[in-house]
Amino acid sequence: VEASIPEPQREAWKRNQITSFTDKDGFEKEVVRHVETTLARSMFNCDEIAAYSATSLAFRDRLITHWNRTQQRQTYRDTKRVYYLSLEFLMGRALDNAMLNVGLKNVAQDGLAELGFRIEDVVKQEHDAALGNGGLGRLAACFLDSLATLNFPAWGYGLRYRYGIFKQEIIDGYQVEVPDYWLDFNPWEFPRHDVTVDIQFFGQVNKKTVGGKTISVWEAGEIVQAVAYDVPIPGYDTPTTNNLRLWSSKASGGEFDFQKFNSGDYESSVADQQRAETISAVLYPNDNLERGKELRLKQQYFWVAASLYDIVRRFKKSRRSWNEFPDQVAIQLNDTHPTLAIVELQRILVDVEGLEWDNAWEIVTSTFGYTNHTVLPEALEKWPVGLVQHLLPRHLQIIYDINLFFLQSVEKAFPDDRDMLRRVSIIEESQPKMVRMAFLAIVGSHKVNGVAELHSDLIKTTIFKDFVEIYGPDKFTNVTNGITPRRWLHQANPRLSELIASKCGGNDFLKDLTILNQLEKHVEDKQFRKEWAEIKYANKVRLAKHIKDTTGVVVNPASLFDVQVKRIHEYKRQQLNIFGVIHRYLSLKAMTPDQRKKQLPRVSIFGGKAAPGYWMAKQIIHLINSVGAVVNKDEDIGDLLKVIFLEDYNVSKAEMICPASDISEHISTAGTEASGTSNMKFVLNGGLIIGTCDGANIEITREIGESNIFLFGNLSEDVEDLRHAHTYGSHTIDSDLDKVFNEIEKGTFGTPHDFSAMIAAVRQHGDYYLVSDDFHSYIETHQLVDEAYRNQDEWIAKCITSVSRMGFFTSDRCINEYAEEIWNVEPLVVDRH
Ligand code: 7GP
Repeated sequence: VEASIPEPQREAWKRNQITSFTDKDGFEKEVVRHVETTLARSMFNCDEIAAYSATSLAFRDRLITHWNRTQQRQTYRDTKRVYYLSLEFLMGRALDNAMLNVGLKNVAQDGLAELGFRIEDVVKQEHDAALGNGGLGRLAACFLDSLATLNFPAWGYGLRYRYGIFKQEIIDGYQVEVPDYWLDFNPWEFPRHDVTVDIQFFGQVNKKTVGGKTISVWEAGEIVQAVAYDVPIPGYDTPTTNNLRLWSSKASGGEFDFQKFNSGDYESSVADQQRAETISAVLYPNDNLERGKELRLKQQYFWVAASLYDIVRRFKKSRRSWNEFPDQVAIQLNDTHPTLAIVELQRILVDVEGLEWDNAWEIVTSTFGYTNHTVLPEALEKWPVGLVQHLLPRHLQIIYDINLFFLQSVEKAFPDDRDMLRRVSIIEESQPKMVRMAFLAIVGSHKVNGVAELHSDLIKTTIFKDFVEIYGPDKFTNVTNGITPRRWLHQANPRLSELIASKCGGNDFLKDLTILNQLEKHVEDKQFRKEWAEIKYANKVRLAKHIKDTTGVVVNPASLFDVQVKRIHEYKRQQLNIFGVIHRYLSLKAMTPDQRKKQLPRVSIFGGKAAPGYWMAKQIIHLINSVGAVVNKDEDIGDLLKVIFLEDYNVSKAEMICPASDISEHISTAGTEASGTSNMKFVLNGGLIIGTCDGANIEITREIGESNIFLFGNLSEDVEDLRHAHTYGSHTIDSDLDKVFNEIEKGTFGTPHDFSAMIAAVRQHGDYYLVSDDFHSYIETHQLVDEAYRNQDEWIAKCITSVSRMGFFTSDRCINEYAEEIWNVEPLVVDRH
């Protein structure tokens, strides 16, 4: 490549190579330059937002230099790349992360101080990039951090939503959704107006004969343009800076159709433009739920087609034969949302590139891997055949052909099992017929994985059982989730990170989390325990201040902080938690003042968003707030119990909340939470957890030891029988829970009618989530928590021991497992300069 550029030119470029700042003075120069030129401001009107902007631009310039070199290196070495396709990337803030990963936060802190700013205040100016709902989206973000840190040549592909997840406001105890205007000023993205792809929708399929061969040609109905926006992803302590490419939609052929415009049809030309922009306008705010909206399918195809076009274009530059495609490209499907990529690649290979079907299909299946994130039936994607036919007529034909060949092979292997064909068909023969996306993803991939051991076992024995029969067990594997310790320890809890570093021989543990095990030999160290406890207390003081500022409620930081923050969902059982809180309140009320004096003060903290259309989840939020309104002003109770609902839970708030928790709740009905990842964040930050035997809680227990976790409740293998018994046997409700219900029905927490559906779900509608079955065990276990917390010395020892054993849960370990077992890719060795 270089040789094509004349020597003198090359010299001129090299002579003027950009050198990034490395010290305080260099940093300050960059900030001042950006304030005065890029932002057109000065010393006299540089507020914190301007300081944030200029600091970000200074770091962005630095990152982009590394980004360029990383891309050049990857192109030059031409080794296999990984493409992570996810409709969600829940990134949170970028500046703090960039400063820490680049290793220049101290420089920035000193520089900003000299210029008159506190770095904490500057960092807080940034709006979260909230392009995701919950666990699935945040996992994608942690994976990007690990891929870059481990020097894998990897790209993320997603959608550049104009509106991310809504902002939650609590008004009169109810959730109100407010749009998230996050793109007002975003220094972290680079528009690539030269990287565009025309994406086709609707139209029809025509057969044409070219050179004696009949091919299918998809004639467009409508064309929308995809424009690339690139977000640099810095690795920790490495020059590798990877790319997250997000696609934005706009009308093809520029702003609007000038032909229409000139012929006087102004309105319709603007309408076309708006319709095109609608595709990437908004993130669907559902977590673990699919609503089957046409626009969602349009989003999926738009994003998948643009990404594949890009991937294929890059592959073609190397002029290799198509059979080498899977040696150069690994594509991971983050759940079924990108499943159309399988169909699209088959279409490109057969219709556009002229490969034979079987040859193409071999390439396709060797390229893709599929990760499943849930067994909940309401979250499994299915699209009506008619809708797919209308929007993507050629793709539907290909899906039918894929299904035909698949079913033929199944019939051959299982000639006696006629029902098998009906069960595994990609097309569900319902009214209307549906395309089962998970089945298509399995058939089109070479590996399928779950996200924790229990979950990976469950998919093999329940929803994908037949496919294990068909393909054998080796196609199915497990990669237990993880989290990046850079954001979730180093960035979120700098003091704890520093204390750990002082006992683990420096910061290497951030790159090899198993080094945490060196902490264990210091568990008995009195001074160390004391410092540990002081840090936890300081983090609780900070959260208490936030609670005071946002809710007006004063909480005592010496209380036990009990936290449940995650999306609001019946399966995650925030209702169990709040019923437990009411039970505690009633017990306290029944005590004499003397008895009360002996009780341990507690703060129950909730946070999380409900999907706007999820009525029951919104009722749960309302009950939590209603209980808080009564308990928090009850003078008999005082500090003994406070109930807090934190508004607008998001990534940056999680960074403040996780370090401040004593005990956190991971209490899903056994078998429903695929993994959970906040459980890992809380333990890594020196908190203990109460949880069911579900998802990654089980592996956390294996790692940290049973005596360091509070497990309760029924096991997943008993859930089905219990549900059956509720429906067909006599269903009696736990007597303590019954008292809680009676109290709600008395009107103690406001209009009882508001909560009648929540109660009826347990009493009358079969208690699908086993709230009553687990209630007694839950209450008892909370008593054990209280007792354990009284012995602070032992409590701290448990926390330290747990942290020292959390090495397994780094997302670096996940990425290495994916790389070895699924992608077959290797990191690129980089020299540092
Ligand atoms: C979530 C799972 O609920 C959670 O248990 C897991 O930790 C996380 O994925 C990451 O694997 N699933 C979703 O967020 C989701 O919406 C349906 O799944 C597509």
